[in-house]
Amino acid sequence: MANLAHTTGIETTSEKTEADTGAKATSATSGFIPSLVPREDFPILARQIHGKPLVFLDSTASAQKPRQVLDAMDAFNRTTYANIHRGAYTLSEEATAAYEGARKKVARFINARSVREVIWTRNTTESINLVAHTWADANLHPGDTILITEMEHHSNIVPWQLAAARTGAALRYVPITDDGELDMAAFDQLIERHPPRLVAVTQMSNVLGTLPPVGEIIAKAHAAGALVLLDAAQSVPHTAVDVRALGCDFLAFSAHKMLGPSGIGVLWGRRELLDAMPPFLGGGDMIRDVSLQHSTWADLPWKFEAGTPAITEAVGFGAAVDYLSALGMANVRAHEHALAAYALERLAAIPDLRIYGPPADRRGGVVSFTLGDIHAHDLATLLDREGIAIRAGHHCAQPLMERYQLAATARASFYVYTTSAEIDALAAALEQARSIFAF
Ligand code: C6P
Repeated sequence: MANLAHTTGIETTSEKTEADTGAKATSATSGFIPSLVPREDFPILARQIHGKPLVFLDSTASAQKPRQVLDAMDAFNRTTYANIHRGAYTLSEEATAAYEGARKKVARFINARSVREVIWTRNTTESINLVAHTWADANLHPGDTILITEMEHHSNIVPWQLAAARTGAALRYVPITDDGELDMAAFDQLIERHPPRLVAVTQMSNVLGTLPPVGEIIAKAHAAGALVLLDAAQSVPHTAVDVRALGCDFLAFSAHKMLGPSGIGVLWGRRELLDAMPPFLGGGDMIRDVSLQHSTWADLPWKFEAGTPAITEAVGFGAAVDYLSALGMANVRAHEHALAAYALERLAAIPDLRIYGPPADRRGGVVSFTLGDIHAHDLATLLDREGIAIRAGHHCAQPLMERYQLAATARASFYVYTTSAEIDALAAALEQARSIFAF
């Protein structure tokens, strides 16, 4: 456990957090696992779908929002909204303070050295594209290597394919083992044979739930002279992430996966790297001076923030960070670990059901599976009739699906409001689907 915690940068369950949450991470059979939060905080969870209570098991795609986030955004829109960094009037000054205050909350949440290292973007995808354009175009040349892995989301593949095509750099992939882990022996060989300029890797697979050993990856990549970008879309929402302790160079994540609104995300980067990078998009707010001949750039973080941003969404993001901070990220991780262990045990008991990915101790709160030869989309449709929302498809990770020769999987994912009763409902509906297809 200690070793895993060290190498993944993901906190594992401690006795204290189990006691704090009441969640039993070590045994899936030890009884009911309650929600970590008051379910009434999440108004959408009171909905009925096809006459059944909503069982929302797709938080990996987008999490639901508590009223604390909804209220903060509503109150801001009703009382404080104005464009930011523009007006010398009270409303604009207040809006600017709220917007920049949210940035401070996010900086604290990931333990950034400076608030200037937190760049607002639209989402994880835009954050990675920002680096793949500005840093890559300025630093990569023919013969250089970008190293990523076969378990990446398309957002951490396609921008590097485009950057490789523009710069002449080679894009290489760390393979995955049959049980859904990164092949670290292959990683070592690749690093030695083709020392990369950049390693870009997910901190948690959105399909398999795998937690790659990012601590080890960062240490080895740095020793080989490479920078490391972590796709933290699935880690920052679910566990304590401390950029200084991790020692990574760039980190990308989205608010909508961590109880906040869609339309806003973060690129965190080490200040000296961000300072040296050229701007991404040009326009208002990112400049210091503009003349007909040329322009100069604003200081960090605004150099990378052209145009009117997602102002209300930043306020909502700040409220989401407050909510998660009050819960304690170690408690969030412990809760999801307990749910993952419970789900693995519950689903493994269903005949013909195949689960992909590592055991609970080495995964987050995500379970991908197939049931006999029922197509994942049919399964999702059947479950929807029972009020159960899961995702089906390739999950924007086609190379990973190809690795396992799969067209699609069904995927259930858990968050702070999930209970073991919802996993029981999933298991019962899957048993029912199995009897409908009668194999
Ligand atoms: N995964 C899922 O259902 P955006 O869309 O930019 O906020 O996040 C992209 C992204 C990047 N990396 C990982 C590991 C992700 O899981 C995601 C989003 C969702 O799995 C939507 S496809």
